[in-house]
Amino acid sequence: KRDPKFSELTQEHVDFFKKTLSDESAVIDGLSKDATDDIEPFNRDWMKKFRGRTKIVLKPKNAEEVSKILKYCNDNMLAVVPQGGNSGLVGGSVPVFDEVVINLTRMNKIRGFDDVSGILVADAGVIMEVADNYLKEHGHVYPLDLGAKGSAQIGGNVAANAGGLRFLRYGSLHGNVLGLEVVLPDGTIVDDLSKLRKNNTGYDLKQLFIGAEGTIGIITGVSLQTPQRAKAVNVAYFGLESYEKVQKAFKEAKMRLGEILSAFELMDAESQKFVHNKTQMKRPLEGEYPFYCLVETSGSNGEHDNEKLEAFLEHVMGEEIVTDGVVAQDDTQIAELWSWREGITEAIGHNGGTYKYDLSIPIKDLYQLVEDTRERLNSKNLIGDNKTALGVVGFGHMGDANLHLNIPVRQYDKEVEEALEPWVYEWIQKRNGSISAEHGLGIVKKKYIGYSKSPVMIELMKQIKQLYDPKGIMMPYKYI
Ligand code: FAD
Ligand code: 2HG
Ligand code: ZN
Repeated sequence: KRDPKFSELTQEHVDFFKKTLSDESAVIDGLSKDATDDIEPFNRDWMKKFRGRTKIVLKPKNAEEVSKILKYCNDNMLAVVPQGGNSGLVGGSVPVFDEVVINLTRMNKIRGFDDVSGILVADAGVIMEVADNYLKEHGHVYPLDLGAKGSAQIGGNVAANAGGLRFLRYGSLHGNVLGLEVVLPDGTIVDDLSKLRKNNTGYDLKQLFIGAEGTIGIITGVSLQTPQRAKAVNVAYFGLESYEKVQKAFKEAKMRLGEILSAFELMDAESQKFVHNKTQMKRPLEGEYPFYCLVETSGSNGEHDNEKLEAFLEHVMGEEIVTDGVVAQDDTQIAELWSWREGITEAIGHNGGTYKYDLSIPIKDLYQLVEDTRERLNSKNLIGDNKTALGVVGFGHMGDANLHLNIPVRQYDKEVEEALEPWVYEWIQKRNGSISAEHGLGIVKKKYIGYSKSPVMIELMKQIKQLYDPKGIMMPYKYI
């Protein structure tokens, strides 16, 4: 239910925003004219699962404008949703009711780059791919990669603490973000755009905003440590007969590829079937296997890397850990092989709906959940031809013990949902896993946080929220 403590948007509010923001196009105004079509993309999430009904979208140009907007919203009890590229997968980036959308798209400037330290400072609205192309020219690489890189923004990455495909190599944004510029709900601008690798001068407050999903402030600038871009990249795609063998291959990859290993991704047969059906691409391998892995190496010396890769391949094929495999010969083939992994979300996303679970699980049990889920839906007669569920798909960031369990359905359905929830979360709790490895809580996971966090921790989180956002205007109805 909409919380009546929040004001409804009036013409007076709209006039204030128009006066405050630098130009006309910075306000999409659905109050004084019919702007339904213009506003629709900002009300709808990527999965087309959630739809808000905001009457206004604001696109500030700088931190000062964000500050004026937030102060006004706070003073006037207008609820707010910060929005980046709107590619989030937990319904966080769109309003639930009529919250004001503050979209960061126009904050899209690179503020500076130091090619000795590799530190990038940029507006929060810079798109990941734009940042990566910029860094490429300077011999560096954006430390994060994910399927939505063409729309997701740096600020959205930080707010969601996104993980992605390079996490195994370059680690978490909790380590790579060196500083943030943030606007608090009352309009205070916190300038903590530090460019220091080391800085032990009290509480590291910026960490609170990394993964806060816009609940305690709006990130307007980011200072980020970026690694040197690898000169040599190799990608191999394998077929394997069992999950036991996948684990062995991962161990061997760490041992034999060591510091050049940059991704180890898992795809099951079902996931590759969906990609194949959607794209009709020729499969990379002749036969079909229950499991596939994508292994990427990135290093500074092609010859050394090839030697290591060859030795690794020889070993895993010789020991029959891997049954068949292919190594990309050029950049086009690298992109093709990656598309069998990166294209899964898109390929399964358009059948009506998908129940998505983004889970951290001790690695030995990781695939058991997919099998248990299949068995459960089968026993309830909910899966198969003419049934609601079209399959149970398992894939993910094997190197980080992060499984993506997806159940594509013809339409969202109470019976399927009740078979899955809270059963999946109970399964995870029993193994001390996490119900959200990288996508966050948003609206989807809000009521399940107790499966991964203790009552004491939830209480501490509520205290932080109360301290930073005492009026509760940021992201009501979500997170905690
Ligand atoms: P949005 O979706 O716009 O927002 C995400 C959350 O952050 C919302 O709660 C929003 O309110 C808040 N927010 C956005 N910008 C700001 C800001 N400047 N200040 C404060 N709060 C803000 N995620 C992964 O972790 N790993 C993956 O591998 C991955 N792959 C994906 C693949 C596909 C095809 C898709 C569609 C999504 C994928 N995602 C993945 C999820 C998503 O892309 C990431 O979470 C991304 O970081 C979101 O960025 P965004 O700019 O789109 O943010
Ligand atoms: C990925 O790793 C993303 O491809 C999306 O995190 C996962 O669709 C999903 O569940
Ligand atoms: Zn992922």
